[in-house]
Amino acid sequence: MPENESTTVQAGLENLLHETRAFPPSPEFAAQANAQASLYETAAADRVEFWASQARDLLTWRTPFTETLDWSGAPVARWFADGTLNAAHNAVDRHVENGLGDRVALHFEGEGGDTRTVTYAELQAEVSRAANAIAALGVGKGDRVVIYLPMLVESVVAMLACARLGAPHSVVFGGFSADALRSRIADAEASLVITADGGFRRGAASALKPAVDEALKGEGTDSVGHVLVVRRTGQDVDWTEGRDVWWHEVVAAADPVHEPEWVDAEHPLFILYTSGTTGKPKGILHTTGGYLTQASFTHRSVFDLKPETDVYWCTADIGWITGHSYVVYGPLVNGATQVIYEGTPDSPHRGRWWEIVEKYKVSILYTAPTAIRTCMKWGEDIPAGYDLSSLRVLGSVGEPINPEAWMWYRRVIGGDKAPIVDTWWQTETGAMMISPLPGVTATKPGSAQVALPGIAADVVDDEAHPVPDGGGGYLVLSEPWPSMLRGIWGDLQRFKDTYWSRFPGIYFAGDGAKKDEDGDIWLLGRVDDVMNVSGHRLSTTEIESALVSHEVVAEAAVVGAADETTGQAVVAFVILRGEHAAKAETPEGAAEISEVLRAHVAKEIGPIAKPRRVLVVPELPKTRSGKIMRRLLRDVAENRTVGDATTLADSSVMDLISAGLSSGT
Ligand code: 6R9
Repeated sequence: MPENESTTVQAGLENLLHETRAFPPSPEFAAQANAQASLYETAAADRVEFWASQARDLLTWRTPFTETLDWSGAPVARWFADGTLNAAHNAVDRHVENGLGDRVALHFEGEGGDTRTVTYAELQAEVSRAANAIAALGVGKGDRVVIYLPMLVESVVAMLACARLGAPHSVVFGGFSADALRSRIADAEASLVITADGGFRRGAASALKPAVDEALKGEGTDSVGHVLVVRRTGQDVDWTEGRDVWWHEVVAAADPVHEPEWVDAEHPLFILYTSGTTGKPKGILHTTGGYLTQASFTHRSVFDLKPETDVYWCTADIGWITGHSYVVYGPLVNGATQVIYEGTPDSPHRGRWWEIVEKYKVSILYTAPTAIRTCMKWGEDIPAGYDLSSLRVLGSVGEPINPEAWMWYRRVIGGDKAPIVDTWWQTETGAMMISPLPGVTATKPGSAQVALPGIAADVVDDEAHPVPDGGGGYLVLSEPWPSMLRGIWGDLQRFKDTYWSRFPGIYFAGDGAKKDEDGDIWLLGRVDDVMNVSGHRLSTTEIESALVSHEVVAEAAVVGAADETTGQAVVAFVILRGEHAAKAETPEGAAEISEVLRAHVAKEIGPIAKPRRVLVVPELPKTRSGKIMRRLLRDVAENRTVGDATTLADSSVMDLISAGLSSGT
């Protein structure tokens, strides 16, 4: 079969219910792939031993471990507990010791076009200097450090310097407010905050330091002794003498040699806060040995990484788990060469990402469905203007990817040949859990498909019984895995209640899922996004996919609005593709499009899924990590005052939506 030939069983229908296309790996790809089908068998034969051999092969241990898994304290696992190692040594020093010091670790691309290339040897010196400087500020093993930075080389260095000292870092996304920062500093009782004067975003210098100053005036922040400030934009900053210290002064002056702190495998590596169903963010705790094992194993096998030749680019910010596992730890432990980019995809123009791919000959790209749909919205002539032929593996993460967006990603970005890996995982799981393996799995548009080797995932019903193929229910993880969270910082009970009480003894992920006739897993969105209309369970994702499959729709968000008769009614918000947007500018035009789309959903999924209303909007409200805030759309759909919109990436979006709707379009 030619390289790009695919098995197109039924190409017409674009929604999850009917999606039956599959794309087997090309023989050329399969022949050179890191992953082989036998991995599944090896792992199934002895799951625990499988992980032990990965830990031995992929990491360098100071003291080898003799015990693999201790589950006696369930649900808190201990992996490789009597081994010792250091994360920064694994990510940096050992590559230099192995003669790879001249290999590029980071190609930094600033938003304004400034660049910096850092080899592994340079990274080792920089991380060691930073570790010495941070230690001189009084930070030692076990002390928590909050990192509040844009995407810079220093951000990666800061994380690794903390790891080098055995001081758990807690990265707070640079887009979070002073109050969000304060509550995280207080919860972690941090002793140091590392920040910058600001960063460049959409062509302007956006300040960060003022948020730190404000946060530190707030309650519960007395633990902070110093603020270490990177100079990025050169903007004016307020300075607290004795507390604030410039990075470029103390780090440059520090010794480039530093002996890493050898820690136990179960020593905390980081805390990362994530939002839960209640208001208080959860500090997800990850430890060292198991986390690094799974981050590096998955990065190597799911992306087919060839560290000598690949150029890898993950577009996530280090403020999210994807940035931790697939910008910092996974790639660097594997000795990869990667790109990191400071800015937004449309600065200074909408081809910026593709320009970067062309410039660095990026071969592996890892991004989110929301970014792919945004690029679809901008039009395929933009990526068509760049040479993307270096791309050989494409990854997706963060939310279910609609088959339509998947197909566009494959065709327009991947040249109809690069395999797509749709990777399901969470902040809590630490690393990928469900994903195709390129070269092994025949990929299906819209499905994360199979648990990775060594991972036990299933879909169960209300009574925790696995559903048969073709059935739907809740996604669970039934065996401990190396990179699993070790708890919620300071709140063991909340850890047990949140993840282990719905189905005793097994981890409940909070996602709905179904198994297709082959037993492959399709993620259907958070269970709180699952609607119940007249007793039928409907997935927001399925209806959104159906809407996006219509040629006029660029992006869609669906919510269930309370309804007296049916329990919930489906309300859809759609953004139209550029060339169709004008049609919706009159009330008649909008009404007509709405009718067409309602009928389209009814045809694709069934009359039960037909939206009660389809509202054409200019934008959708998204969090800074790109997740649609359906809660706010529900407020609009239920004619309520729109609730707290402060965690939106762009808080004016709700005003735009409300203004558009009240003017009748
Ligand atoms: C890595 C990350 C976790 C939630 C998760 C699920 C959704 C992530 C997905 C996916 C379908 C995928 N999610 N990847 N849903 N397919 N490939 O995003 O972590 O920010 O903690 O979010 O994201 O709902 O439960 P996090």
